[in-house]
Amino acid sequence: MFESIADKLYQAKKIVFVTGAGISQESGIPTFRGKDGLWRKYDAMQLATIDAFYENPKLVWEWYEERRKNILAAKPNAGHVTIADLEKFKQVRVLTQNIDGLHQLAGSSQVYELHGSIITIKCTVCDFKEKITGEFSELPPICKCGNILRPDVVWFGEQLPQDVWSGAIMQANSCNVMFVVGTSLAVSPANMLPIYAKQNGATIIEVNPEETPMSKSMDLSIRSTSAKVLPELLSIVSK
Ligand code: BV8
Ligand code: ZN
Repeated sequence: MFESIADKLYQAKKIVFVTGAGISQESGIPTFRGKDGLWRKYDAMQLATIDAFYENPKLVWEWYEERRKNILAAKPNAGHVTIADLEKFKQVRVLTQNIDGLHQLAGSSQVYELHGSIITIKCTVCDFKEKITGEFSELPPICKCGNILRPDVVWFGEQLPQDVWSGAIMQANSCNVMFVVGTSLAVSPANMLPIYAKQNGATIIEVNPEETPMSKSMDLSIRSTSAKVLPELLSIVSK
């Protein structure tokens, strides 16, 4: 599978993974745009926005609560675990668009959550922000200060957290190898990261059962799933 780039992998000091919803699909979390798409019932492009939230906070919260329940019951799969295990052999950074926390749960220690976290809840007004893993009795949940709480995720039209985004660019610009795993590369600016890596001369590899707009510019594009493919990496880098 990786023969053509085995020596690049072996020599690499820093390996960066850009991951999307596809890497969590084998943990039972539906992707966004796939046939099992999360957004079958709702149009997430409409719901994952500030306007939708202020227009109908209860509906947006019902959608997030449904996702939180599923995510909080999910386990990391072989793809997440392999990326965490690679830290024993290489410098590894994970730049994830996912909000499910599964990379951290699998043991990855350097994770950049580009689009925030569904587990962390923050106030829309005061500086309250906490990891909350329980269910809310009423929706939308209200802060002690009397204002509505929201998931600490980045909605469409919102900026990515500045420190996380600049850190991610720095990692893309300084890696030897970048894996692009389980993302349709439909969302900006996260979809720029493989371009930065390519410009910095890194070897870029894609793992996705479907083609993406960048498949042709990859050094290697593997038409398969992450839980199947990623574990093979360990046998190469642990030699
Ligand atoms: C910003 C958190 C700037 C919330 C998410 C026109 C109008 C309005 C906006 C825009 C526009 N054009 C461009 C924009 C910008 C917009 C954008 O990119 N829109 C797109 C959709 C056109 N971006 C933004 O708004 C961003 N902010 O640009 O701010 C700014 C500047 C100044 C001032 C103010 C603002 C913010 C984007 C973040 C949005 N939040 N999520 C939530 O989750 O509820 S995005 C959401 O999509 C998720 O984070 C998700 O990760 C992300 C990307 O999707 P993918 O992860 O790629 O998932 P997808 O389902 O698409 O693909 C899955 C892939 O996996 C598939 O390819 C499939 O084949 C593959 N797969 C399936 N199974 C497997 C697999 N692969 C491997 N193994 C498997 N088993
Ligand atoms: Zn508050």
